[in-house]
Amino acid sequence: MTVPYRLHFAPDNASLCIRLALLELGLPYETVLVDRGQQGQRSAGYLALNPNGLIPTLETPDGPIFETAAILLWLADRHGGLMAGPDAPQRGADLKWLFWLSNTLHPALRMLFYPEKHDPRNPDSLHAASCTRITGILDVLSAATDADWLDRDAASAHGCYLAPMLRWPALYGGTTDWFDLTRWPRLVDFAHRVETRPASVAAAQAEGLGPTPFSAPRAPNPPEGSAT
Ligand SMILES: N[C@@H](CCC(=O)N[C@@H](CS)C(=O)NCC(=O)O)C(=O)O
Repeated sequence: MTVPYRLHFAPDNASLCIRLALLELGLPYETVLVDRGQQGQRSAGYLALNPNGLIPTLETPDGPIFETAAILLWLADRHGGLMAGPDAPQRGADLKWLFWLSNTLHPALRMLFYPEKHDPRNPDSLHAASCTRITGILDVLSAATDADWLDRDAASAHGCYLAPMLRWPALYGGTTDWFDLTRWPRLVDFAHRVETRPASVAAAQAEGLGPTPFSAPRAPNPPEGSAT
């Protein structure tokens, strides 16, 4: 690698969270397109880096890292910024919400997008249940009094993770008319703040996401690869 980091990505996939973090931290990186149209995430070469066959993977000088939250936490710890450090009073709240994004919101979205993988016999009912569940999950986040990162101007690991996850339900997973971000004015404000950051503008350009990728998303038009 000529640069320290190599991001295996597909446009508008969870790799977008990592691209945002790399850009926020000003870190040099190169990208490798995982061609989802060809099931590139299941190729032998990719499985050697990430045996789960999921995007993203970040190659680092310490070896490949998979899992979006793990990569974000590792980058924050290694380079400083994006999260409260180990001894800061805010650390507990930051960890809590990062794990919540990873263990609660992200899996609920996966059930929405891939209901047939989670319940092959009743994918339609899982899809419907997922809409209700995601709405409730975002109700919880929107009401949280200790999720300071939602309201701050500064970049955060959480912001890099959440912003794409507010975009996807408006675009993917069958019917999308159930999802209306304006139900959560605090999240709309968050989306506006994130998408005007230079890192978001650069990421949106790299992946063809348009001018309002998080507050008013539209279908991507990526310069390379396909989002699905
Ligand atoms: N828990 C994983 C989930 C990643 C994930 O869901 N990636 C999606 C793209 S956004 C993927 O690889 N989908 C392809 C598949 O499920 O085969 C993480 O956080 O990295």
